[in-house]
Amino acid sequence: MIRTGVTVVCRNTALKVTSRYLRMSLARRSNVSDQTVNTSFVANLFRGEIHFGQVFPYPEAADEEQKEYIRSLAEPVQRFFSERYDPAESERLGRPPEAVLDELWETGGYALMIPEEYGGLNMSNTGYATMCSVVGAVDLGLAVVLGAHQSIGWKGILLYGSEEQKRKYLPMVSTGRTVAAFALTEPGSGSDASSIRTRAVKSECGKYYILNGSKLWITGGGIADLFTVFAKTEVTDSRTGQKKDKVTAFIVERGFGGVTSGPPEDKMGIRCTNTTEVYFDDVRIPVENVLGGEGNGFKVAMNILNNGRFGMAGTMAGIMSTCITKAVEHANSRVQFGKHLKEFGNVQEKLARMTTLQYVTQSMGYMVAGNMDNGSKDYHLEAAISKIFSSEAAWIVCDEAIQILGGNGFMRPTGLEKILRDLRIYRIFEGANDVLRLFVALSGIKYAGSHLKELQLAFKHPTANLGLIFKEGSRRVARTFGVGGTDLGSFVVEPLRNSAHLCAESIDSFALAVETLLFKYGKRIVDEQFLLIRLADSAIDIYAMVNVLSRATRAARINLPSAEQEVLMAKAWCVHAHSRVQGNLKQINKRIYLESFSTMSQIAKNVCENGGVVHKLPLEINL
Ligand code: MYA
Repeated sequence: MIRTGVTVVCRNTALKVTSRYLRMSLARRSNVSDQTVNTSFVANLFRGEIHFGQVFPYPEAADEEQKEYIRSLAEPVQRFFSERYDPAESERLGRPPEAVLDELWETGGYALMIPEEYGGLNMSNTGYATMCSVVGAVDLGLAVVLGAHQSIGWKGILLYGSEEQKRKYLPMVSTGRTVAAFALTEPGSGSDASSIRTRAVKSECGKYYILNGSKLWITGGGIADLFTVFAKTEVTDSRTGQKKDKVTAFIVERGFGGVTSGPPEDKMGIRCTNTTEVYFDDVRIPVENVLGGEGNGFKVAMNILNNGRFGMAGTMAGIMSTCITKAVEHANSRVQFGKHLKEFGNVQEKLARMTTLQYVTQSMGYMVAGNMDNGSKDYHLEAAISKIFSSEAAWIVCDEAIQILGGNGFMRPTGLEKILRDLRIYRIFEGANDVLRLFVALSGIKYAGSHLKELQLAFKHPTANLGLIFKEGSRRVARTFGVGGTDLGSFVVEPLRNSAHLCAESIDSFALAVETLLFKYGKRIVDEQFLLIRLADSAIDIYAMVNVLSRATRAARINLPSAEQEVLMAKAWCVHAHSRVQGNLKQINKRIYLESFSTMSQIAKNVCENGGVVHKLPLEINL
């Protein structure tokens, strides 16, 4: 049973646990008036303040020289895989063939973003997204072998390491054939990352820590020789002198002794990856191996994850493109009822949706990576959205490809069956989508809430705050009466004006809905997961709309050969996304839906109490 996700056997209990932590977190956060400027498009969306800087124009994160560098690395890798790699063989072996791994080590495939001085290829985030796509298109298992090493395994050292730590460890993980792993999850701590129990105690001499505990489902756990480990440590608050347990991150070498691994897990997919438990028994860690400072481990863990999530969008865009190619080959060649499949409206709708989902995913991946490359620090929500969206889009695309291929799609040799199995974990690991949705909604609400607090304060001293009050007043009038609201028309090319209008309308309805929820529920909103999930879904759809509008506009303005197709996809996307947003926001407000959420809650309680479905066969016999 996978326990990192919220959608575990008894969804109800898991949601309660998450809710408790999120409630505590919101209560803590609401005491803090967040005055810092946040440039995140999504965070500001919750305030109804639209910061276009991150989204228009579509980021140009690579100049000609960088593009050439990315191409020079990506092309040979793509060729190598198409000529010499068989994903089915890796699955059979339970690991990629040694010759492939050798090649990857030798060509820098394990160190894409490590600076050259430490032995890596010094790729940008945009370059990394491209490599993710190339590898993802071939084998999602191999993507995890490489991704767990670099998206999270050594990423902490790159982001938080001291110069000494970087000099010592980065060459090992880039050219020294040392596999790195990220050890956060524990038997009792999946999505609820701050509840870990692994513990490190400082020695009396103060020179080392003694680490004890165990970690679960660690990718590369049986083959890694270097771990980023998160453990509770006792930390003294420098202001109050009080002692408190806080998470600290450590760089742990297997060679320290006391590090052992369990047998490889028997998994549904990504079977060429090594996943094991890892045990730490009295491991002596030198104090120099604390990563990012004592007590800062939770932020270190979250930021490593934030920093790597866009890679999943790249990976998913790659595999979606593979699925679409297979579906198109079949639609072009298969004749049924006297016609090629591609001539049937039903198949056309599927292909259009699939290719648009791939386009949105790719646009998000490169938007987030591009903003990171351009120096943005406020990308956490966007990175989480790209992870949620891409892993779900890829699932739909693969499933629809199988449907188009019919019986052929179900057969192993077509390759789609393996892709579907491999894809399943992507919605669970690197932050389960359910919890990331709550993260997006609650972080946004926290940000919106701090703004409302500012406003309340402003009303206490109205004469000193006339500007703020007037600005807010006009915005509310605009939102409420649907006039003079957000205008995106000037950001897009002419054929996309109507689509931009749909997006703007969604933005305004969203801001109004957030405000209404905040007034209605206040802090209690953290318990309203039916509503929070719908809010997150609306934010995801709006962010997706903005992405495609921005990218298709760029394509049209620079006359890309694909511009016409990109504009078509953006148009189609905005119509359906707009209608989903309106639907979701309606559900947040209307009594009939709110009642249906209580009904669903009751149904779930009944089934949990009963240990399964409550109803019997409609035959009045007991089976
Ligand atoms: S690795 C394991 C993955 N595990 C997770 O992702 C854990 C998920 N859980 C969480 O993220 C957190 O516990 C949640 C919060 C979100 C539930 N960024 O009180 P809090 C701040 C920045 O809300 P909790 C794996 O799967 C927050 O603002 N800050 O915390 C292998 C607050 O700050 P302040 C954040 O309720 C994958 C403080 O922390 C974030 O306990 C293999 C406390 O917050 C954040 N995100 O939980 C992958 N969250 O106090 C391979 C919270 O200042 C990939 N905070 O207000 C392959 C890809 C392809 C590669 C291809 C290669 C070529």
